[in-house]
Amino acid sequence: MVNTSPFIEKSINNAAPQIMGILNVTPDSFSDGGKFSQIDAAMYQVEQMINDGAEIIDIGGESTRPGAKDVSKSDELLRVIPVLKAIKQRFNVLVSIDTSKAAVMSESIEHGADIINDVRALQEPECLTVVAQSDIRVCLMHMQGQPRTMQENPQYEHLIQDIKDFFVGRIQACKNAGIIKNRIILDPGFGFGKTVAQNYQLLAQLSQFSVLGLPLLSGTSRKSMLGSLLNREVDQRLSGSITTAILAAQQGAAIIRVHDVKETIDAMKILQETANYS
Ligand code: 9MG
Repeated sequence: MVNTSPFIEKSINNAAPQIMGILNVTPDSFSDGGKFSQIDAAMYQVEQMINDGAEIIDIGGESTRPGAKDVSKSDELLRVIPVLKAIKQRFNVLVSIDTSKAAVMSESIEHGADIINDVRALQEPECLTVVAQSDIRVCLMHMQGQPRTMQENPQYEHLIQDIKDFFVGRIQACKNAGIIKNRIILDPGFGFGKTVAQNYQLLAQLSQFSVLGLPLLSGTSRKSMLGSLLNREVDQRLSGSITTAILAAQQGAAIIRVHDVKETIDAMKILQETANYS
């Protein structure tokens, strides 16, 4: 039995999107000179994101940046599971696990994960089966190629239609495996096998995915589509991240995945207040 869906309600009521705070647990994520344990440092960051208004925490143990190397199953489990357990012991917040590995999905589900966030849309072996055996939600993201090479020469016949077709195929694969439609969140995958121009076309036309009748997740935070246009290093992309979050929210995104929770929440409050008078 699936819980009532805050995501679907949000997209139907045109309410403010939920903010998903990014928690990377790759080895270089908490470089504080060894002052805190990795878990303490992660919990500090989670508490801050929750206090700032995040409703979902997305834990990622594998970097999916362009050019990133693969991570072994055992390393990913060692990074993700202790952090998931610690969050679930301390906080009442939805937790999403950013993974494409069935074993990580399975252990995460066992330890109380609420959402599987898969940049490979459950196409890796056993993933459909593992998620089908649970009742949690899944975010199916579109990616052309694989992280190591995806930015080399992305090509589409018709960008939006190609991504829609991909979603239709993956929704059907989920259905065949026993994952009902209202467990699914869709994400067009900004920066995953798209040129800068294609990313902006996607952002401009995000609302076109609403015909699929599922909540949309948008993730543009600090991405190179901002750096390329603005000529800004990764730590100088806050304005770009917020502007793109606003554009996604205005087109009905139900969830926005961000690094800068507090600033994004401020922007969403202004958007909501203004919408009350439109
Ligand atoms: C893990 N990850 C990195 N970028 C992402 C994005 O845009 N969407 C989703 N769902 N996951 C992402």
